[in-house]
Amino acid sequence: MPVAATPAAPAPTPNPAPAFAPAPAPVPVAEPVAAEAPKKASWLSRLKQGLSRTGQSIGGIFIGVKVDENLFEELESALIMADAGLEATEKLLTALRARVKKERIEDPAKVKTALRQVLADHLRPLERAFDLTRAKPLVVMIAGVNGAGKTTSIGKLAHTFQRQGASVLLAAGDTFRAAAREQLVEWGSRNNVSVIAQDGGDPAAVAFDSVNAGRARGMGVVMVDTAGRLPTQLHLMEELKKIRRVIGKADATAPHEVLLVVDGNTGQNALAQIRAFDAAITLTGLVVTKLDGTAKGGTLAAVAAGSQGVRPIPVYWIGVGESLEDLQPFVADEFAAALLAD
Ligand SMILES: Nc1nc2c(ncn2[C@@H]2O[C@H](COP(=O)(O)OP(=O)(O)O)[C@@H](O)[C@H]2O)c(=O)[nH]1
Ligand SMILES: [Mg+2]
Repeated sequence: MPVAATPAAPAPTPNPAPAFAPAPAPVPVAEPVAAEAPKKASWLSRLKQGLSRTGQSIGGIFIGVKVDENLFEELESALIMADAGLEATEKLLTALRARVKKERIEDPAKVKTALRQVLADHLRPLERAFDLTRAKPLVVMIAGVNGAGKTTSIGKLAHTFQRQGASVLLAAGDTFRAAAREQLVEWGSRNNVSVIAQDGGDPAAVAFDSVNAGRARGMGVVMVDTAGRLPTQLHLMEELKKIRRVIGKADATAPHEVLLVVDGNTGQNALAQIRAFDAAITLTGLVVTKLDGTAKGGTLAAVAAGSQGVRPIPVYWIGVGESLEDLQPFVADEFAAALLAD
């Protein structure tokens, strides 16, 4: 089989380089515990700032109003403008109306609290902890459209996984552009992890070699980057299927996770992306990026409602900025609170 026979030869260099970049032992980053609280506050507030740009700021609707039909109508249009979609909007409002009636809520601030709880309950099925230890190496394939934040998220995840004690190997499966490879190598060196790359070549071969190398080196996680592609580019979707298949030839249980990275600004089109990538490569999770600057935070409510035929795929992480720490686990309660911030 040609793929298996392809060696992971790096670009010829003046020095007879080893087959792979040297693998320095991951340096455990000790973070003072006290630093966690302000850090959390800062990304939460960025998430709030971003999400509160949502149309007319859902949280702002509750100020100086009476609890009447008008309020529900305002909420309905605000949720739709935030890209929550019709199904989720209807479901949320039905639940909210029932609660307001049952509990005889007359204070708009209490309606807001009730909506926050209803929304958190609605989003909770998407909340799932990422299990790093269920395979060794855990093979994670990452896909998405161009510019969604795949490579950046891989860099952030390498940081996160190392902090959790796992050794990480990256595979530069975006072989179309030299710049893409370099970007991943840069993230690799920032995190002190090695990157398996090939000059040009077949992304499936890079993925195959990486899984084998990950096993040979006893790595905890192998993350496979891929080139961005649109669901309408059918030959590229076929290529993605091939990458997935070939990973399975290196390890029959892999890939253990197949993640779609979605730009949080995408709005309703995110649903079409999720559906198409899921049909091609059977996703196991989502990473939703750029929530620090979006007005379309309601999209996750649409995913949870299974709008447009999407499966409610777990959201492992959300991206709230460009630095290494700006990838956070998705927590339904926090997200609902941020979405309803004033
Ligand atoms: N503000 C912000 N920018 C992000 C986030 N995630 C990624 N980006 C930026 O989005 C751009 C595209 O990211 P990249 O990882 O290259 O996308 P890829 O084509 O999917 O690999 C870069 O400028 C990133 O810094 C995020 O959570 N917040
Ligand atoms: Mg990339």
